Amino acid sequence: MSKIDPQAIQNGDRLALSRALTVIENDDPQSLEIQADLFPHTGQSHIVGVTGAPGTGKSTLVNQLVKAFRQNKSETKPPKVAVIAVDPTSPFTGGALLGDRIRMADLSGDKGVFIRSMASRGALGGLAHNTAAFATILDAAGFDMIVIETVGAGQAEVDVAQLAHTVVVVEAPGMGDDIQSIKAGILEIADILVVNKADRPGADNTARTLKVMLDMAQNSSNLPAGKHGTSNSDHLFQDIYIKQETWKPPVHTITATEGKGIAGLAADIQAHRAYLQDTGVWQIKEAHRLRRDLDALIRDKLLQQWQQALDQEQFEGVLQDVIERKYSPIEAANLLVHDKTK
Ligand SMILES: Nc1nc2c(ncn2[C@@H]2O[C@H](COP(=O)(O)OP(=O)(O)O)[C@@H](O)[C@H]2O)c(=O)[nH]1
Ligand SMILES: [Mg+2]
Repeated sequence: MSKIDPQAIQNGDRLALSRALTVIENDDPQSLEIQADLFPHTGQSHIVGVTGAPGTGKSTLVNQLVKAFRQNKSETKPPKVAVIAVDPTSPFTGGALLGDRIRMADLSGDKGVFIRSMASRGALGGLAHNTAAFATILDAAGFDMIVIETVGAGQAEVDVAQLAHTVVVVEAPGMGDDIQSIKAGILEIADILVVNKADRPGADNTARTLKVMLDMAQNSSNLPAGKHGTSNSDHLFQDIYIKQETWKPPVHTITATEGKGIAGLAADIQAHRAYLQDTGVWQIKEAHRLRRDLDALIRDKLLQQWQQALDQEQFEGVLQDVIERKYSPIEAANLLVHDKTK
């Protein structure tokens, strides 16, 4: 691929922007250079994660939200908004992703809106990393807001959601047992909760259930930091602790297909941004996010270096010894890693 000019991206050149995102998706050698060039020009965008089970109406909701932000007459200059649709459940361009493109088509004539689906090659470890890289490029390109739509399914999606300054968790009535799984993983990271499909029976019930769960989750995580294991999770918990001290996640009941309740949600997303900035939690979140990024990258790099220097034969021998219970896995790891750093 011919060289992409980072300045063109900053100047708002759409073609350069699209090509840069493709370079990242393909892990092209240019990827690192572009990110390095653009990183100093980032830190301005409000990153909003929208997550929840497939079919809850996230894409419909995002479409309406973007329209609301773009048409907000109370602002002198409407924010430029970029949307990243991440859907690891559809690795190819069929299914949900194609549907998203069609649904979001009515936004495509707007120069202040940029929409991009991110194909996932099933490499879940790379999902969070690529999404972060996408956000870096879009931030440098001058988007005031970056909305990331992601399926709330596993740890990778939680990681993606944690990229965001503001996390919106979307539920729909009648999802039954899903509420249990959401409680376990996703509820803790929600800054705002949405019960979509309020035109369906049971929406009020779901909203009530979520409010109860939210209270429970809040009470159980209001523990002093330091009770939660490793130093990294301490940082995370401190973060959540601060967040929950002063921000109580609101629950919105919405009918996305009709645009009902969207204005209130849009206002709360803005309010959350203002809250983060006024309290300084914005900077704390940024610092934690960058620390997590750096930690993950260093881990990858060290593992790679170690693997490159690895004597495969020795490894197989030690593994065999572990299988035969001559070494414990911990002893084996000490042996293999210490040998390499001598
Ligand atoms: N009845 C009803 N259906 C909705 C609403 N919002 C979205 N849907 C429908 O739910 C289906 C899934 O929506 P989609 O936005 O693709 O969900 P996603 O998988 O979470 O992105 C589509 O058929 C939408 O038209 C709503 O508020 N009420
Ligand atoms: Mg979708």
